[in-house]
Amino acid sequence: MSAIWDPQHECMSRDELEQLQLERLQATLNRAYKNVRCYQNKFNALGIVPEDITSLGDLAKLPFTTKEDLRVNYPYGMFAVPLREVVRIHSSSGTTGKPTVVGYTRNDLKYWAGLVARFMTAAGVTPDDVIQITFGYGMFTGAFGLHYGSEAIGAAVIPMGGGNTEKQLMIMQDYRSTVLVGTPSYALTLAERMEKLGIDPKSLSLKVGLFGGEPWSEAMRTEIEQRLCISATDNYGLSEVIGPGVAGECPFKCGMHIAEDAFIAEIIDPETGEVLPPGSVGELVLTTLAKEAFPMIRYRTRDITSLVYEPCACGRTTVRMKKTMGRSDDMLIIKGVNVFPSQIEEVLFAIEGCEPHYQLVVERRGTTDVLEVDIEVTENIFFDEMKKQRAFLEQVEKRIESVIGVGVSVKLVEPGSIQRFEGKAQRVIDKRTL
Ligand code: DLL
Repeated sequence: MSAIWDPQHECMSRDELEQLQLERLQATLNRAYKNVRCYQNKFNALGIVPEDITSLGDLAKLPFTTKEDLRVNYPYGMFAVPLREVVRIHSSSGTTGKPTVVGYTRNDLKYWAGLVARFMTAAGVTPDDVIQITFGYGMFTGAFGLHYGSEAIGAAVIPMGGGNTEKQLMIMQDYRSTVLVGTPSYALTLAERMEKLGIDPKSLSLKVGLFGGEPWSEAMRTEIEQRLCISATDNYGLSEVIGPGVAGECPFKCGMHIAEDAFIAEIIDPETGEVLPPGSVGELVLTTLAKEAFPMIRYRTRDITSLVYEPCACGRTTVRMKKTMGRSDDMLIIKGVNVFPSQIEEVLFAIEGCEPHYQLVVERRGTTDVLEVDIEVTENIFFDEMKKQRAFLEQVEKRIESVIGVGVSVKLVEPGSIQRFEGKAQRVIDKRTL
């Protein structure tokens, strides 16, 4: 069993935790209201002042904050401290328009490192580890977050950065890396290259993988664990809220423990904004409780998940979030049916002969949506045997349809023909909006 980094905050009773959350919430609201015009305007519009919030239940009275608020206040309008007190700036990995800018004070950076150290410790990292970071260093919070978390633990960091796959493998062998950090899709890219180069994963020193930054299925976890001979854990975060460090798995891998002394998590109905009862699936909304430079009040993450409040066997009392099903804004609507790419991934990984590389292409033919699933198949399989190929395609199409509820057309593509990713994977090409 791995150690607990901060037993005081990770193992609190619910009563104690809620008391702490309320105190920190009130302090955060006061600071945000006083220093951030956007919050002031929103509260005033509803006739609310921070003093009206006297219980955690009152949180639901407060307005949401959205990515749009951050865009409108680009670049520094949401900062609650003068720029003089900001010591680091990051931005989100937005693909459209201007990125959103986030800032950290010196205290924020220290606190952030501690939160990351928490989930890394929960995943089994110790001061004896050698940690290879394959996230890109730069504006993305992934690399710096895990970097400073590792240093807080006292582990040795190899700041490799993204890409350069063969060099990654050489360093992994020569420096005897014990922990791999990156996106789950890059872990598979590494596994694939290792196989090509004839590197036996058992000859490496790797034991743990800490993956996050994008959604991945349980089936993908199994695939990574088998191909790299490691224990793979999930961790979640977003730059607007802090970066990595919001939540991470313990060795029981039954949901990611949310650092509840630092964040309040709510699940809402993404359509109505109504708070849903415990256990419901909906959109995760996060409020920061300890950030100075960039407090976020009821930030709509757009990530779809559910929360588990039952105690965990590891001893932590914090709520756990299930693997996200994707984002409400990544959700595809095919012929009116809501489809998450992760549902299709789950099916593909369970089918023998499918490589873990796929792409979804959505088109509109006339007035009908058509979803094509391109999948790579393992070397030499089927391409010469039409009958077998057709049977295989039909089997995959049927299985996907039974899970998502709409028909798809599956296309087999040559091994290696789907783009590989060094950072976050982009699996959907929606030609309807192009
Ligand atoms: O991805 C922060 C991060 C870096 C988390 C490294 C974990 C590890 P952004 O670039 O702002 O920040 O993207 C945040 O990525 O809203 C989710 O949609 C998605 N995401 C992050 N982690 C996970 C995960 C970082 N473990 C957005 N599972 C979030 C599913 C994830 N989705």
